[in-house]
Amino acid sequence: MNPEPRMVEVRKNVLKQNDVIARALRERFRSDEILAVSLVSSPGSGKTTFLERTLTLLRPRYRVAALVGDLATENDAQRLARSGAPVKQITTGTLCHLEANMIQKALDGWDVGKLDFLFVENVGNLVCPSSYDLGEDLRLVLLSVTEGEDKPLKYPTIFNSADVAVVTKTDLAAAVDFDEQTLDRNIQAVRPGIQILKLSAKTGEGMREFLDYLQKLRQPRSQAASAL
Ligand SMILES: Nc1nc2c(ncn2[C@@H]2O[C@H](COP(=O)(O)OP(=O)(O)OP(=O)(O)O)[C@@H](O)[C@H]2O)c(=O)[nH]1
Ligand SMILES: [Mg+2]
Repeated sequence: MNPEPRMVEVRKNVLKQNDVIARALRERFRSDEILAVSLVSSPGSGKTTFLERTLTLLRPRYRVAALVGDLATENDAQRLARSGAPVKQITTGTLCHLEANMIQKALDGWDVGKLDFLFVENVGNLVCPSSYDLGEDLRLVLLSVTEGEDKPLKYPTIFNSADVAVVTKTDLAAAVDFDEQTLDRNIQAVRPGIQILKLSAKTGEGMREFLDYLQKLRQPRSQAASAL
């Protein structure tokens, strides 16, 4: 018997089961008026740095929390907790992505209904996370200026699964001869019409625009949030 079709079938079932849980999560977030935002990127693109700054800036006005996935270590959870927001680490062991059931389990015992924003940092990987819906409202794909302008063309699936592209570490652009127009063109080639934001979590450049964008997404759902 050829083992290939069976492997495909098993994967299909896993994805189907993931979709069922993701749908339930999405409904829960919607009824609780939570905006769930996930972050995907290659290792080291700046997800934790960007998220720590985002949590810190949002906290004075919004109820925020974060989940963070990694193969090993609690390092990122410790860094994010410096913002003062509640944070939980999900350690995936050998798995290169988060799955919806991990989010569901991590939220057990958390009073999620009281949140305005829930952020989920995925495992650093440009391939695996693209296949798994986590029930999020908004998926951000991060790409730092140091990674090369060709990455959207080489890893199109992750850009296709995202709602917004966030170009990080703009403070390093000159040092690596970053070609902004080429990157924009490559992102638009694989995901036409996607919004592209550019920022540096280190200097804070572009953070205001990102926070404005997030705030606008929440406004139609709740009038409780006022200007940042
Ligand atoms: N210059 C500069 N460095 C940054 C910026 N953001 C992050 N870094 C640095 O980039 C490195 C990786 O940042 P992380 O925030 O750990 O990246 P990550 O995507 O969370 O990494 P993984 O979780 O391992 O995938 C660290 O040395 C950060 O200090 C930035 O805006 N500018
Ligand atoms: Mg990280």
